[in-house]
Amino acid sequence: MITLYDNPFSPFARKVRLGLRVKDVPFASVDALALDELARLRAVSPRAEVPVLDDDGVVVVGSADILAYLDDRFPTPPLLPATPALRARARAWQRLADTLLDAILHDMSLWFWPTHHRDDAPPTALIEAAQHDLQALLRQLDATLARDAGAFVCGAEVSIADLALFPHVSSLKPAGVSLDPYPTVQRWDRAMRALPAVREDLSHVKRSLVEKFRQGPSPYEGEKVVWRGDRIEWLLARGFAGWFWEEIAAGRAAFPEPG
Ligand SMILES: N[C@@H](CCC(=O)N[C@@H](CS)C(=O)NCC(=O)O)C(=O)O
Repeated sequence: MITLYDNPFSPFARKVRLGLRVKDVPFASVDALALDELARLRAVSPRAEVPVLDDDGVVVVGSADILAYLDDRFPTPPLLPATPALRARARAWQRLADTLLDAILHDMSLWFWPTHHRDDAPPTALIEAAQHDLQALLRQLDATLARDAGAFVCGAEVSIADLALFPHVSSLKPAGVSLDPYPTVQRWDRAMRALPAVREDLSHVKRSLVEKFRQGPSPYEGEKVVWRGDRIEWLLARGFAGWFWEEIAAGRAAFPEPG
């Protein structure tokens, strides 16, 4: 029996859910970032981050490791392409999605995701820097997709690259970034949205928005933001160290337990 320590809005948990659905693997999902499930999450992962996968006692932490585990455990269909060059490309895009794309979207979205309770305004320059960096990434993705005829990032089949990218790309519209200037990314987005696994993911997110936020208090920590590596790096690299120290001084920042 597989249990996924999950969260409907986490791009990393969504990536793993997509992988499980593509492989048609049944699983039970726990919304592990809900405050009343956090103790259970900490018991399997001291950093208290989702996703974590528990396959009958085999515990795997982190979305990239989980997808690699799923490929070993359920080889069909594979989530890595066949050739070494395309495998390298798939891993590179997964890394870019997990590090840079996630960091930019996370840092700019604190003011419009319902999971956070903020009544201040974002620094204007932060939103501008984020939109600028997102456009650069989209140009790069457009060029990669335009190079080959396949519908997906590494050819005709879905790979870890597509699964890692899609949850972020599907959050660009609320971040004020349109796909209109990137016709090849738009074509890829349409191909992704036609997959049953993606349709299920999008309707899960939509349903969860209603369930978690429209009825009673939010089930999540909303006052403090949990900060880690790449998300802090992007802030510092773009000149927002001062803003970040103010967040720490105001008691609005938290950090994962090392371990
Ligand atoms: N490198 C990890 C990152 C996981 C991660 O950052 N998860 C976030 C949600 S997107 C989390 O659980 N944060 C803890 C929290 O928000 O309390 C992975 O690939 O799975």
